[in-house]
This record gives sequence, C-alpha cells and structure tokens, in this order.
Amino acid sequence: MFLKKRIWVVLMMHVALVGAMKKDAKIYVAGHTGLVGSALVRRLKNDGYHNIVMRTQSELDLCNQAAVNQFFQKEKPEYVFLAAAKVGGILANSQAPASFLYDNLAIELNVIHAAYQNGVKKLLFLGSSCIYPRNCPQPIKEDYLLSSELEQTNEAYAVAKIAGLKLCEAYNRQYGTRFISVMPTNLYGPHDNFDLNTSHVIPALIRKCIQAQKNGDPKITVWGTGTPYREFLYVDDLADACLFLMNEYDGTALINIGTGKDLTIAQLVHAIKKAVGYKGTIVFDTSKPDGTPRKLLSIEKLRSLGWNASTTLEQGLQQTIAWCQKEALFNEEQ
Ligand code: GFB
Repeated sequence: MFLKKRIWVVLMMHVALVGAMKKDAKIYVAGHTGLVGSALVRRLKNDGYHNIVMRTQSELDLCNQAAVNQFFQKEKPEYVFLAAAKVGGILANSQAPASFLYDNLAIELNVIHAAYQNGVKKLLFLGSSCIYPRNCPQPIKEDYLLSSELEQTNEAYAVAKIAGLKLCEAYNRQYGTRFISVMPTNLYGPHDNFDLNTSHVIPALIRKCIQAQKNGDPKITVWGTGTPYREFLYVDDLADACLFLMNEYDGTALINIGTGKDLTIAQLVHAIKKAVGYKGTIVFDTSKPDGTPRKLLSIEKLRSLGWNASTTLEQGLQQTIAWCQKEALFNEEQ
C-alpha cells in the first residue's frame, strides 16, 4: 500500500515537473501557414487543443519588434512553437544570404525576448540540421555543434539558427526560462513550397515528375551530381515529436529529430519517380551545387526519451503527392 502511494507521488511529481499542456492552454504557433506550422496546428487540433493563437505574416510582421511586443502583451500565450522562419532550398540560400540571416535573426530576437518578458511557460524553437559543421562525423550528435566550419551554401541561415538556439540557452541560464531547441533533419509534406527556384529537393522533384508526366516529357533535370546523402522526415512525424517534447521533455539541451536513415539524391529521384509513376530518364545538371555531402542526424537522444518516427519515405511521398493532387497544384501548367 505504502509502495503504491510512493509510486503515485513520484509519478505526480514527475508530471508536475514536466507540466504537459492542458487542452485549453493558450498556444501560439508562429508560422502556422508554413510546412511545419500547419502540421503543428493540424496535430494540436486533432489532439483537442482548442485555444490556438495564429497570425498571418500580413497580420503580424515578426521582424517588427514593436508589433511583436504588442501582440505578446495582448495575447499572453502560455506556450509558443517558434516555427516561423525564412526558409528555402540550396539555391535560395546561396543567392539571398542577407535575407536569410536578417529575417531569421530578427524573428528569433523578437519572439524569444517577448516570450521571456511575457512569462511564456515553455517555448519550442525549431532549428535545422544545417547548423552542424559540413564535415563532421556521421551520424551527427548534438555535441558536434560549433566543432568546425559550416557548409558554405547555407552558412547565413545556419548562423541565424545557431544564434536562435544560443538565445534560448542564454535566456534559460540567465532568466530561468524553459525554452527548448529542436533540430529537425530535412522535412517534406503538405503545404511545402513547390516553387522550383526556391524549394527544397523533394517538392521540386515531385513537381518536375508530375509536370513531365503530364506533358509527356522524356526527361527531367536534377541538380548536382546525385551523390549527396540526405535524411528526410515527414512533417507530421515532426509535429508528433514536437508535441511529445513540449509535453514530456523537461530538459533544455538541444535535441535532434530525424529518422536515422538517409539515401542519395539519385536514390531519392527513383523513389519519387516510382511514387508519381513517371517513366522518363534523369539528367544531372552538375553546374548546380551539391551542398553538404552528408548530414545524417544521430537520434540516440530522442530515442532514449521514447520517440521514433512512424512514416516511411514511401508513405510520406505518397501522402504528399496525394495532397498536391487534391489541391490541384500543377493543373494549370504545360
Ligand atoms: O533540399 P535542398 O535544396 O537542400 O537540396 P540542402 C538537397 C540536395 O538535392 C542538393 C539536390 O544536393 C541539391 O543539389 N537537388 C537536386 C535539388 N535537384 C534539386 C532541385 O530541383 N531542387 C533542389 N532544391 N535541390 C538546405 C539548406 O540544404 O537544407 C537549408 O540550404 C536548410 O538551409 C535545408 O537547412 C534543410 O539539404 O542542400
């Protein structure tokens, strides 16, 4: 009897310490129209959270400090998912480094500081696997951060994301806040950016295959040599991991989120061709950059907390393609 009571007390203490979000908690999802933010909102609503605060970019410019302060003072969110960011694929990153650095630094400074000033209980900051050095050992452990040089094509974005996670660490240390940083691997899924010049590789190749199939084109062009390795996580799995960490992780150290598996870009093209049903050939445009040769995340830490991804690449690609078709994304094109 005494033992049972003790177990119960320990369990209750644990829950109190971890402090899972109540279903009526006021939760601000910054960036709710994007790939990650929209997946978070879908998941929160499915789980019964019904007090979600959202603002579009035209309603609230997160680069404007006064506007962000006013918003936090008025809304007083209890929890924040910081999924707003200027993001893009390898070409966009290498062509607009100033925008990637400025916008992301401004968003992080404004939102993280306002969250501290307005007593946010817990904030989850989303970074990216490109924060790690270009040539670090694989799989990449969290403590390889800042151990050597970054990949050139996305250095500006990576520096901004490193600043964001360091801000969270500094506020936790100085002010006792509970701001956690997660580093997801390359993401894909519904509501991604499908613009061929600014998107990441999966949406670009889905679009190229669907268009080529419709138009009867015999070939598609793929950037780079096809030899770099990438790891891909379906965005609904990321949302699942973020909720899991928000509710159950009471530490503040950086955590990687991935699948533990990677493949070459050439293998990815075959998987996408198969999922779309496109039978044409592939031409590699080696005038385009390859980027980092490999960035497979170590997910030991997340696994040890009890989380694993559940969507295979094949399933995730099928679901993303089905979403494109439902939204009639490329119907107008020739
Ligand atoms: O997804 P992606 O643009 O980003 O490119 P990164 C991944 C790989 O796919 C590169 C090749 O080797 C590209 O050359 N690739 C092949 C293509 N065809 C295409 C195509 O049509 N479009 C695109 N975009 N790539 C980004 C960073 O790096 O990863 C960001 O720039 C961010 O900062 C993101 O961290 C997760 O994986 O190279």
